[in-house]
Amino acid sequence: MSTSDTRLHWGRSTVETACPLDCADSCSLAVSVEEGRIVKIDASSHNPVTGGFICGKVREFARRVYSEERVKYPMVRTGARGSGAYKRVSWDEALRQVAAKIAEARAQFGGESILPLYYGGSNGLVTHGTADFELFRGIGASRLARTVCAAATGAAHAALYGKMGGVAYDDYVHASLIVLWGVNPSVTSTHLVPFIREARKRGARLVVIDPRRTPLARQADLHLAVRPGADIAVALAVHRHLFEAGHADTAFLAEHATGTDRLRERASAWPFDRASTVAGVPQDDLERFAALYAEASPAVIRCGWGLERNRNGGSAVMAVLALPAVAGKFGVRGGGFTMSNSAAWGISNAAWLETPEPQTRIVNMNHVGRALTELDAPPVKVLFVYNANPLATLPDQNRVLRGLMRDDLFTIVFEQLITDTARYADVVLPATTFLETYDIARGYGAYSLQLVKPVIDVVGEARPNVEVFGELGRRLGVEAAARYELEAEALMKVAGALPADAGEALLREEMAQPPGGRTPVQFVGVFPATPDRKVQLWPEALGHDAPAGLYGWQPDPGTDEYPLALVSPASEKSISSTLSELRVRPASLYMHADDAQARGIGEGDTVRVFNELGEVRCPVVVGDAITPGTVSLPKGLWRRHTFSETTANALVPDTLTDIGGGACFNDARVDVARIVGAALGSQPVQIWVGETKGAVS
Ligand SMILES: Nc1nc2c(c(=O)[nH]1)N[C@H]1C(S)=C(S)[C@@H](COP(=O)(O)OP(=O)(O)OC[C@H]3O[C@@H](n4cnc5c(=O)[nH]c(N)nc54)[C@H](O)[C@@H]3O)O[C@H]1N2
Ligand SMILES: Nc1nc2c(c(=O)[nH]1)N[C@H]1C(S)=C(S)[C@@H](COP(=O)(O)OP(=O)(O)OC[C@H]3O[C@@H](n4cnc5c(=O)[nH]c(N)nc54)[C@H](O)[C@@H]3O)O[C@H]1N2
Ligand SMILES: [Mo]
Repeated sequence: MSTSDTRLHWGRSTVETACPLDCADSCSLAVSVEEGRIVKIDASSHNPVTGGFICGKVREFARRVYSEERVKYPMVRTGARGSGAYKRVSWDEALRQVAAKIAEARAQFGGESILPLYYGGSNGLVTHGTADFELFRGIGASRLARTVCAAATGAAHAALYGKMGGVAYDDYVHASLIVLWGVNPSVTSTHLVPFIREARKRGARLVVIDPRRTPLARQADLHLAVRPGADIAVALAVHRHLFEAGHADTAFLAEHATGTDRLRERASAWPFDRASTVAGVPQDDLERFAALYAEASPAVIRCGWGLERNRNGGSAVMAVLALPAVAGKFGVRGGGFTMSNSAAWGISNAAWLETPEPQTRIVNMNHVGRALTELDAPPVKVLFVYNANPLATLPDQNRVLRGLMRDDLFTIVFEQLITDTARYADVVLPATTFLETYDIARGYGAYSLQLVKPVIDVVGEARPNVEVFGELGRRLGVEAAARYELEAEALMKVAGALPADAGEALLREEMAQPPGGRTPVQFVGVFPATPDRKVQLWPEALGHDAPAGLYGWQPDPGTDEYPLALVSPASEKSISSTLSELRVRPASLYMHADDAQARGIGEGDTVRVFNELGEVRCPVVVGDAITPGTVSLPKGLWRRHTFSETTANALVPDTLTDIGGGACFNDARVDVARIVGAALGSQPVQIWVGETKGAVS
C-alpha cells in the first residue's frame, strides 16, 4: 500500500476516523468528503465517550487543512529570519540540504550538536516515537526531555501509583462527590461534562479548586479560589484533618500503602489556618471541603494540569493524588481519582524501536532558549522542529527567539502551517494533518485506542512524519529509520507491537480497549503498577531533586515590583497553539476589578503586562471571575494576537517544577499598567488577520 492510493473519495461519502489531537477525549469522527474535499467534520458513535458531539474547534479543522497559511511544498528561506520570505524547492532538494547540514554538523561538532525539538503534534503513536526516534538515536543527537506538559503530574503519578488507570468518565455518574482540581473540563475535556451533569442530577456535590471561576466553578457547591501554586497547602491541610479527626482509612493504608507516617508528619505542619492564609481561601471553606471529602463515598478527584505548572507543582500533585488512599476512597465504582489514563495500555515505544538510546546529553525542552544561546561543547548547530510550535508554546519566549535568530544555527521546521516558529526556519517541510495520514490515537482521558486514517488525499506535497524521517534515515545511513519509509508499514509495525491483541482489534474494528477494561474500578480491576503493587506515599527517590523535599513548600519569594500572578489556561478556541490561527481578534488579559481599579484600568483599555523577562501589550477585560492578585492570558496564542507580538510565554520564567523538570507556566509574576494613547507611539496598532494586516484600535 502506498500513502496515497485509497484516499480519493469521489462523490459524497462519510469516513469514520478518530481525532488524535492533544486532548484527553480522543473523539471518534465522521468526516464527510465530497469530490475529494472535506465538507463536514462531526462526531461518530464509534467511541461511546464521544457521545454524539465534538468540540467547535475540530468541527472547523477543514479550515486548517485548506488554510492559505498551509505549508504545501518544501521551501527554503530567502529573506531575513522571521520575514517569512521563502521559495519553493523540490522534496529532493530540501532533504538533500537537510541531510547535508546534519552530516556536516555531525562531522564537525559531533551528533550532540543536533537537537530534535518535538512535543504533541498530532499526538498519535505512529507520528511520534517511530522513524524520528530511530533517526535521532542513530545519529547520536542530543536527547530531549519532553517536559513541557505533564512532567510533574507524570512523575508524581508514576511514583505513587505506577500510573494506575483512573476513574473513567462514564463512572462519574456514580460519584456522590466530584472534586475538579486545577482542571477546566468545559474547555479541555468537554466529554466529561455530561457525566458530571448527570451525577449532579442524581445528587452529587461538586467542588472546584481553581483561581478562576470556571463554568463549572459557577455551578459548584464549593469553589476554592486558591492562589496559583498554593494547592499543596490545601491538600496537606485536608490530609492533616483526615489523620487527626480519625478519618484516615488505617486498614486500607496498612494493606495497600507504604510511607503513611512520613506523609502524616508532613501534613501535621498544615493546620487549616495556615493553609487558609497561604492559599488565600476562607478557613471555613477549607474545613467544609475537608469534611465533605471525609464523609462522601463514592468520591472522585479529577486532577488536572493547572496546578502542576508552578514551582510547587509536583509536590502539590502528589498530595492531591494521595488523598483517596488516605481517605479510603478506592474500591467502589465512581471512587478514587483520574489523572492521565495514557499508561493504562502499558504501551512503550521500546516494543518497536530497534536502536538503543544513546547516552548523549539531555536538553530539557523548557530550557530550549538557554540551550540555543548558551550551550557549548558542542553548541546546537542544527535544530529540527516537528510536532511542536516552540516559539509559541515554550517558556521564556524572548530567549527562544534570540536562539532562533542565531546566524550560525540551521533550523528545520516540519509543519502543517507557517507558524510563528516556521518563520525562523532555514528549511520548511510540509506535514500532513491527521485527516491525510494513518495514525493510532490514544486518549489520555477516554481509554480507547483508535485507528486514524486518511480521509482525503494529501494537500500539496505534504508528507507524513514516518516517510520523511524514513527517507532521511536512508540518506544518512540509519537503516532502522528507513524501515518506516512506507507509511502503511509503519502503521503495521506499531500495531503489531501493541500489547495483547490490541493491534489486531485496532485493525479489525478500528478500536481497542485496554487490558483493565474501559471502566476499571481502582483497587478492584486495576492496581498500582509500583514494584510492590502498593501506593508509595513516600517515594524516596523523587525527593532527591525536590528543593524542599517530598510534599515540600517553597514560598513565593515575593517581589513588590511584580505583585500579580499570571496564569495562562487553555482556551476553547485552540488546542495549544493549533487552530489559534483561526482566531481573528486580539487576545485580552483578564483582570479582577479590584486590581484594575488600583491601577486606574478600565474595561477595554490597552495595557502592558510586564516583568523582567518581557512584556505583552493587549486589551483588558475586567471582572470578578478570578481571584484578586491573579491575572490571566490565554494559552496557545500566536504572536499576531497581541499588539506587542509576544504572548504569555514572554513573561513565563524557565524555572522548573520541584519534581519532573516541568514548565512553570502558571508561576509568572507580573505587573500591569494602562497604556495611555501616547505610549503606543505614532504607529497604529497592527495585528495580522489571516493573510492581511489590519488595524485595530
Ligand atoms: N480547548 C482546549 N482543550 C485542551 C487544550 C487546549 O489548549 N485547548 N490543551 C490540552 C492539553 S495539551 C492539556 S495538557 C490539557 C490541560 O487541561 P486542563 O488542566 O484542564 O487545562 P488548563 O487550562 O491548563 O488548567 C486548568 C485550570 O487550572 C487553573 N489553574 C491555573 N493555575 C492553577 C493552580 O496553581 N492551582 C489550581 N488549582 N488551578 C490552577 C486554571 O485557571 C484552569 O482553569 O487540556 C487539553 N485540552
Ligand atoms: N503559556 C502557556 N504555554 C503553554 C501551556 C500553558 O498552559 N501556558 N501549556 C503547554 C502544554 S499543556 C502543551 S501540551 C504544550 C504544547 O506545545 P506544542 O507541542 O508546541 O503544541 P502545538 O502548539 O499544538 O503545536 C504542535 C504543532 O505540531 C504540528 N503538527 C501536528 N501534527 C503534525 C504531524 O503529524 N507532523 C508534523 N511534523 N507536525 C505536526 C501542528 O501543526 C502544530 O503547529 O504547550 C505548552 N505551552
Ligand atoms: Mo498539554
